[in-house]
Amino acid sequence: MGKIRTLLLTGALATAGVAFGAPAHATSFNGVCETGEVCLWVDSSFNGPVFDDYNSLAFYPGHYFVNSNIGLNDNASSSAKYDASNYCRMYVDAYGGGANVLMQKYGVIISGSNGWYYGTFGWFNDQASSHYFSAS
Ligand SMILES: [Ca+2]
Ligand SMILES: [Ca+2]
Repeated sequence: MGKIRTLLLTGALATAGVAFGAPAHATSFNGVCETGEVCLWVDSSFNGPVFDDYNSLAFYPGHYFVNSNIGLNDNASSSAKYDASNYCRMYVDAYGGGANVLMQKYGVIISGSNGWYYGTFGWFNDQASSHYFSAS
């Protein structure tokens, strides 16, 4: 029995080694909000289909909330950011144009209009058309 047990343990460690070799960052557009991503919901208070993106996105038209036929452009009503290393700025126009709002780094709450990293949009409701991550 001792021998078999040792072999099983070795196999388990080998499997774990493969797992650690997997990509470290999140998968965009899988409907799951993961570390490093920004998530947008079609409805307020994080309801309805979600759009999760690990990267910046300059042009929303042609993209859809995950598992839906609802276009991303001019439809997002709430968002949450799971990136503690970067800010994310969202714009009313594509390619970073027009008015914008700044999402703080994950976990940072500052009083004032730019003090959030998750929430329901106010004046920004149904207007977002691009977003960009930035370190500063
Ligand atoms: Ca994801
Ligand atoms: Ca909406």
